[in-house]
Amino acid sequence: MTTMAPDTGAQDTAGYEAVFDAAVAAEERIEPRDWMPDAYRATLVRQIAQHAHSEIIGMQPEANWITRAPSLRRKAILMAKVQDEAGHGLYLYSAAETLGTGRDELLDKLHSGRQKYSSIFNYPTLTWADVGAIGWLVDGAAITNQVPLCRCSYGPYARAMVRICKEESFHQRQGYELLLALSRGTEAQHAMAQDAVNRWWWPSLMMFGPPDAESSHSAQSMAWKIKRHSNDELRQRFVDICVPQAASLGLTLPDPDLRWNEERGQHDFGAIDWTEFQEVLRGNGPCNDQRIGQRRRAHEEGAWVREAAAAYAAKHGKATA
Ligand code: BYC
Repeated sequence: MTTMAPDTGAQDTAGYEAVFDAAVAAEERIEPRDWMPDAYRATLVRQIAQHAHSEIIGMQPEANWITRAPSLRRKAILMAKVQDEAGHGLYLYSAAETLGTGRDELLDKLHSGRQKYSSIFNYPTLTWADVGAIGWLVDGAAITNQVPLCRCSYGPYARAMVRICKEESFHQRQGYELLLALSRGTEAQHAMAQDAVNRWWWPSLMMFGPPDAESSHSAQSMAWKIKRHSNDELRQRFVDICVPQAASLGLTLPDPDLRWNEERGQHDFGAIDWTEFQEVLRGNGPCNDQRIGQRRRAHEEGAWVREAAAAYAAKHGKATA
């Protein structure tokens, strides 16, 4: 979209709004210096921040297994994956910065519980198979949700998502491959893989957010072309993708109501426990305290790195000047 003059006052916004609406309707990208409604900016900051926080908190459950990976190869892959998640966090915090919101402010809101991160990361990683289940299901759900975000109306977020989705795709495959190795292994390994899938399946379905009827932001976000599909549409797509993959893995999805519906051309699936989802969001999931406690500690322990980087930048800046 062509850059417009900054907002100069309430009396002028109708004209700007018409240009903004036309740009969104024409599938043009909104860029940082374009005029945008305050609510559009706030919605983007909320979603991008929640997404960025999810990426960095999401490093914890898997990092838990780096020291116990069963081989050098598995360890190297897992370390690369966890580092990728940190990188995703950085792209996303940078995207939020283009909306005028600093990283410090967002991290402060995360640490004080004023901003959310994905419910999925409040579950524990009990066995090595959980690393596979996270890759296959959690990264799989993330891709299903995030590929449409590559067409998000806000340019910096959409562009960040392109690279993130490529990396998530590698993550999903490594998880699938890990689970396949376990599933084809000994009886105990197969049982471990099945147990992990049993525990991660329902929380993965919750990642897509509340049902459409209870999704407070979906209608407006879809009108602004931030979201391209509803929560339920994406959840359904994910279920339909996973069913044949589970069969190839030789694993069962823990849902007795899961069956193909010829008429709909989609799978029917059982009821999701939305009470559990709400409890996790309220901070009462199995690992909420552990995750946020660890995040705050990491931030405090990293203070010297931020100070050193700032001192270096100041010195370097002076030298250049
Ligand atoms: N967990 O109106 P709704 C990853 C909140 S990271 C917690 O439908 P919206 C990965 C929602 O924020 C995966 N909260 O909202 C990393 C809202 O509350 P507020 C993260 C949730 O925004 C490491 C309220 O419920 N991906 O892939 O239209 C390793 C009402 O919901 C959740 C993203 O963040 C939840 N699951 O739609 C491996 C993708 N769901 O803000 C993998 C980008 C909903 O009013 N985000 N809420 O207090 C999105 O696409 C959307 O924000 C959502 C929710 C679909 C998640």
